[in-house]
Amino acid sequence: MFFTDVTAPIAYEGPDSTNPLAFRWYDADRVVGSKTMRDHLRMAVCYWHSFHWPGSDVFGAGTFDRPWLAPTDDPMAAARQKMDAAFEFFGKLGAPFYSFHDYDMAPEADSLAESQARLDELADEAGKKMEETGVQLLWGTANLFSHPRYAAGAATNPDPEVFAHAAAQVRNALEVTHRLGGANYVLWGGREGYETLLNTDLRREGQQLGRFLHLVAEHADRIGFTGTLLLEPKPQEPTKHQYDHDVATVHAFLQRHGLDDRYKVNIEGNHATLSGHDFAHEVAVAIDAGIFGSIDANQGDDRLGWDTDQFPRSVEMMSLVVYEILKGGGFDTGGFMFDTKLRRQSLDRTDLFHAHIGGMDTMARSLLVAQALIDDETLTGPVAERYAGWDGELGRGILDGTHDLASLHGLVTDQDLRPQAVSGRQEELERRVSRVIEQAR
Ligand code: XLS
Ligand code: NI
Ligand code: NI
Repeated sequence: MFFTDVTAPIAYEGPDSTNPLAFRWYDADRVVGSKTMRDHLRMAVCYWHSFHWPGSDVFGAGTFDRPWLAPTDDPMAAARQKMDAAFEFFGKLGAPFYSFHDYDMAPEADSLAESQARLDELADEAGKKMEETGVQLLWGTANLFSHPRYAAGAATNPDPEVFAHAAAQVRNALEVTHRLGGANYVLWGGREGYETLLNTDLRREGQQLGRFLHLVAEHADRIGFTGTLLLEPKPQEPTKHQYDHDVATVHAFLQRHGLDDRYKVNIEGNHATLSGHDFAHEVAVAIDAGIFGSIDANQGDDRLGWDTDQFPRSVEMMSLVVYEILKGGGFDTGGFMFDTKLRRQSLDRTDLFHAHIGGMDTMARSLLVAQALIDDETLTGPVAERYAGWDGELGRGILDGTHDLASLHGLVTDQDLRPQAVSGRQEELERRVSRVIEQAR
């Protein structure tokens, strides 16, 4: 047992509870709209930030109290301990899903064959623990960015041997994800980008990436993987310019390479804001394009230009995200995955509980707000009213081709049309949303 401060599963105690180790909002079995909170939110804990990362940063070593990360001659024994800790945590927290990278579950070895053997062995262990605890896999992925071989990219590397290595690694990670019943497989373009055009052939690198994604999709079909393949947009970091910049860029890339019916997106909050967009904007763009998949639930810092991966705390921001998702019909295979890390000074193992309970409560409360926005039709009326002209004769005539420039010119001059600007009512609508946030229970 590693989390000895938490002796029983975290319970729901309601909004008035002062118990820091209880949920105030996440009540898994409570039905909201058509589904339980558990089934709406499909929340997942991530293996890497929570169990594999020691609290190091570019200026200093790990700070966290994580006995399973202590230096050792037996990396497999340590990996088993890490897995014990992870599943103990998942069970006590009560999140229904988790996610992992190949090499945060199984330590990478000298050769790919040995790395694969390690991953297979640990994935079997994970399978047993999943059966025991009922925790399921939201998604698996391959780490194609830590090893020095990937410094110049994986699929977009100038060296085809690196491409081959990345392909072999993804084959293994995809098969393991499939064996564990993963609902999705994620490809975040870790180092698929560039530092300078002086040494970069953009066109080639794009073709390589397109080819890589075709190979992955073909293999997924071959092994019968029925989960969703997801790309995760990010504008920069670690490379100066990441190719999968934002949702619209990824969508254009998928269309250009004939991949738009095979891939969807995994949208991360902090990546959205780094790309200069509101989180809800990225979700809305993906839903409109038919490529919405899953969410990495985190938030950044207003004044820091990097991926701080903080646990979600803003109910206002998340409510608007959940609102877009509910309007779009909710998650299919996706969910809210906490791609989140503690601050480096949050040393104690119990801090992991405080962080996740807080994140889950933020999402649960946001769900209540979003459902209330839908039930009360807080925004639907004003939006419909704003566009009402497009349902009238002129609007329909423009869209269905009845009109051309000349006929519109005739209309404006003959009728002396002088359209008047009307209020967008933004502040009034913000007040309406605030009221729902204040009252949703
Ligand atoms: C990094 C990404 C990463 C992916 C998984 O910024 O968010 O954590 O989600 O490789
Ligand atoms: Ni990130
Ligand atoms: Ni992420």
